[in-house]
Amino acid sequence: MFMEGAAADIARRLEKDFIFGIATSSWQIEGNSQSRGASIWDDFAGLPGKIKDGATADPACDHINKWREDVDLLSWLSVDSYRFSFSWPRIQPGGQGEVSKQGLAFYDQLIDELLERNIQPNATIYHWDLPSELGAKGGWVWDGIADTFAQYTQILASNFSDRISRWATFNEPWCSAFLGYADTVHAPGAGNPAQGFEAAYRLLLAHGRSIEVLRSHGAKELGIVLNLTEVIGEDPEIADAVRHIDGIQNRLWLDPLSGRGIPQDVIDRTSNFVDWSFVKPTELNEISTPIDWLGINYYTPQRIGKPAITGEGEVIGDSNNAYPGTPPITFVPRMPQTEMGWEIAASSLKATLKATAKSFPITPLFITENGGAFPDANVDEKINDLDRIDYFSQHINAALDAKDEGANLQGYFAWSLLDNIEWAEGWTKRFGIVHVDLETQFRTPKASAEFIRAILQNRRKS
Ligand code: GCO
Repeated sequence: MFMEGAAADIARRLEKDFIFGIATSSWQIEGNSQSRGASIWDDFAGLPGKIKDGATADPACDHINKWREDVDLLSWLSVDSYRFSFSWPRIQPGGQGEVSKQGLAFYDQLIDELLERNIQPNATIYHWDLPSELGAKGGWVWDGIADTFAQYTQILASNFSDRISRWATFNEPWCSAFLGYADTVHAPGAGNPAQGFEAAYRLLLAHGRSIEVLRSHGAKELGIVLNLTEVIGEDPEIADAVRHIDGIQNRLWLDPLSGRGIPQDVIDRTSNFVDWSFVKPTELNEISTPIDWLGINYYTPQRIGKPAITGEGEVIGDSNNAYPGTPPITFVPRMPQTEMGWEIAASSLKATLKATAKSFPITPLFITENGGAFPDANVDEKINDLDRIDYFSQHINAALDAKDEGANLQGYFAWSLLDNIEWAEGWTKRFGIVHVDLETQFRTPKASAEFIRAILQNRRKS
């Protein structure tokens, strides 16, 4: 059968110590928001029209109550590792000062149970749910945010550093900075192009300071998760735009992290609207403090073409945009696409891994998210999500091809364990390998969950 053959082929390629896991994030699954402080995503979800179907943090997947069942699922899948994120407003409502014992106790139990089941906890410190009170101070453009983040890290490090296998400071800071501050589609929805760059810088600085705190507490395997991708230009005339988008998506993060500073071409192309005086040479040293691994969340390439003559399509380069300063272009994803309208191109995952391995040599790489939203038609009461299986199969193989060709890839995490709140898309887009019924909270593994389980149960033992 198609599925078993494909699963067996992948299983044969997985080395014994290759880490195979699955990922989630706090705001997308936890629910039970009254038992924690508020976050900028709660505020954003409360604004009319910001989330497509009006979804809010409750009930999400009610993971706060159903976490044992979710760990059972992880154990049934046979994953090596579970990537989750701490909710800052659950640990420390308000973002400063007092710590919530109840919040700490939740993660304590979760981590202990994972270890009990032989599942490595891979924890992300920040996956976008900034406490609202810090948002009110300016959030990621507030000049006290990096130190405040270091203090929050201290709480986590002193409670959990003995039990977390791998730490990531941030998940996709590009989204926080450019979708949240430059553009308006993610919280807080500032729509201020200059702030996108300042937020990016302060996120990087907070990362560097957080790594120092973790290291001083003896925490192991410290890293960061970026959403890197291949930027493909369909026409030589838009070479400048390709370079600028690559600058904002990839090099604005990789260069400072590896000690090369902020890319000069990004500064040059934006200095007419960004006052880069917030960059301090001593802070650049903090940002490039060594890390032990780098995570890449990969979904799709960024394919661009000349500006659409009809004015149709999303033309970027104006003020409220995710890539401020880009000369006019159009996004031209090819078919096939996922339900997000994201082009399916496993070759770009391979290209991204190989390019990152070059730009960030030696550092172990992980794919920390990869997956797709599909319509998930109900066939015979079972969700036979063959399109998702096909997506996983192509992308896992592409990742392993990059490894075979020299990239230091040490693990792969699928996105996501559960159908969950897909940010501004709410519940209209489902990425889970386990279906969640919003009314009953009943969990049903889809065929893709069986596919991943088949890979993991058949993998090599030596
Ligand atoms: C991100 C986040 C996830 C998303 C996933 C699908 O990459 O945006 O890390 O929380 O849900 O990527 O869009």
